Amino acid sequence: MAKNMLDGAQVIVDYLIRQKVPYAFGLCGHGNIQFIDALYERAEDIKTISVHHETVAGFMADVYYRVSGQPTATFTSCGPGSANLPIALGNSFLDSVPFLAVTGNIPTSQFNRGAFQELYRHYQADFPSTVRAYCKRVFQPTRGEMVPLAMRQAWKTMVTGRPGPVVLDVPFDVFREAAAEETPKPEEWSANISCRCGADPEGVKQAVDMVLSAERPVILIGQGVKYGGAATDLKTLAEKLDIPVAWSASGAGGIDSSHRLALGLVARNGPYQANHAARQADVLLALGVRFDDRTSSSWLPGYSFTIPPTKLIHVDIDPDEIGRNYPVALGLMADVRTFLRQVLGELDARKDVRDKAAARAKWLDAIAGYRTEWESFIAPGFVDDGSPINPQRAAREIDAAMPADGILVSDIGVHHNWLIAFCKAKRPDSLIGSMGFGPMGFGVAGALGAKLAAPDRPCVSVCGDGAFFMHASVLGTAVEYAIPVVWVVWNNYAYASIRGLQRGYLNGRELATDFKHPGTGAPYNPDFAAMARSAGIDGVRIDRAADLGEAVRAGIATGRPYLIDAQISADRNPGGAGVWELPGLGQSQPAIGGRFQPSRG
Ligand SMILES: Cc1ncc(C[n+]2csc(CCOP(=O)(O)OP(=O)(O)O)c2C)c(N)n1
Ligand SMILES: [Mg+2]
Repeated sequence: MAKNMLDGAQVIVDYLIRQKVPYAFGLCGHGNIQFIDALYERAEDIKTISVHHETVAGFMADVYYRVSGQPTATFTSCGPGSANLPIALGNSFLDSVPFLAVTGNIPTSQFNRGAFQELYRHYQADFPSTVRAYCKRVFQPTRGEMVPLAMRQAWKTMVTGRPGPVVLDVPFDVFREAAAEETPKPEEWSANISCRCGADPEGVKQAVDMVLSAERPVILIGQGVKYGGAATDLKTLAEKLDIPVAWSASGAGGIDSSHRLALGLVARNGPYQANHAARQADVLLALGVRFDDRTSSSWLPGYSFTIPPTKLIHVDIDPDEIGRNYPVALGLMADVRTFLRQVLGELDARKDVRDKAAARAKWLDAIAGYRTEWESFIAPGFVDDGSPINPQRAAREIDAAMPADGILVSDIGVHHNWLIAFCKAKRPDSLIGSMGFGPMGFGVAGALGAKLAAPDRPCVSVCGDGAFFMHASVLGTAVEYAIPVVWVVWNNYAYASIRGLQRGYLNGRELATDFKHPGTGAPYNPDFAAMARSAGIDGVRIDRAADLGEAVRAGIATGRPYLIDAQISADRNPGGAGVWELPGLGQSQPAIGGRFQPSRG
């Protein structure tokens, strides 16, 4: 067909290229073959990665951004193809990660006729209702000429303010309808928009006053620090004032874990020094955190936080997160990096900054004592040589085998709880996990996105046996596109995190949480190493802790995809100084320390 104008699909692809999108991840269907055809035309400028499950495409796009800061796109067909995507959208939405999902829909001429794969019983071509709760915004152009506007608005919505995934839902005919002589120019519509807004200048002064007069200050960092590119300014501030820094799981790596001021994870399974300092703080400076239940010991006072009497300064780009779960002494809507720079500027104008830093010595001494208690509490787990492998030791062996620039992408499950407690993240992207939606498969597939984003850095996925089996199709994708990631399958023959809940809360009434052979009742799983080999990938099975680190190093060294089936015990859960409550079932007990009771007055 001769074309003298760009059609809808061409405009979308052209705009992606103008936005320097290097990859489109997706899966075909009749609803998107015309979009794929537009990708075909521009194959030199944008690479197409075809996966074996749409969710995988979304997870790859998600982690690609977490590593590179560059949003990418997915493409899925109408009906079931796109209905496989909401899990990935929800994951990115709750963790504030942008990607553009181009979903196909049925032809506009067939709206409301119940054509093949149309969701029509409530409203015509109703994919937007399916994903409404799962993404930042849905655009559905219904004529070719509407595509340029929808495309540039979709991109802008995705990347501005609090970022998040956006869906561009395109009916079949609209892909091929004439859309525009020219694609919109990013430099006119989104490239020159800054959302690095600062805080109210009066609020900055107030924050500085509060922090300088605090006796037991703690900084708590979340994802806003990592993705906001604020790690360097955070370190400068912490060092300048000698304030210890704790993190939510999403903030891990926002400061090097081995920094003298790094406290660790605040959570049920967080170390004593992090929880005990955070819950005793007189001023808590929270930067880009949400205070979800897992960070906050289910908001039960005295375990992770005691707000009030702790005075909370909460800084976030999204005012919806401020005052959601805790009362604020000072709430400031701002980009975290800009806020930190404002604070550093304000400190330059103050005279008494060094004296105040000296006054922190007593607080830091007390924290050093908590740290020593914690370290002797956890020491036995690191020398356990038992088989299957002690999970605490497994987390430490894997972490120690990661090179300084390595990227570990975790899946969801008990292994994630061990990893966030015991990995020592060095950089903002050393340890990547999903904290909001928590879909199984995130780490299985996400590691592929990490490797494409950082081809020179070793990328390791640590994933549960349950999740790996759910998304084992990634083996094929790694081979087809020569993506050398290492999977460490944390094999405990169970949906162990959930079985742990049955054991902890339901008197061990276990059902539907472990994998057993019907004949013998013995633990059952496929032979994952053999599965990998069947896909053309080297695979090994490891059942001794002492061999695990070496296996990870060897896997990385091959420079090819690699799988390690690690036999790991599920008999214990990572304990820490916090708790977690399942309303109606009760709450866990801290493994160390108790509930902090602030003294009155
Ligand atoms: C798609 C999806 N289904 C179900 C769950 C609920 N869930 C959370 S963790 C978990 C168990 C995961 O098992 P596995 O992957 O083996 O990890 P383990 O807990 O054993 O480390 C389940 C079923 C989920 N988070 N995501
Ligand atoms: Mg498991």
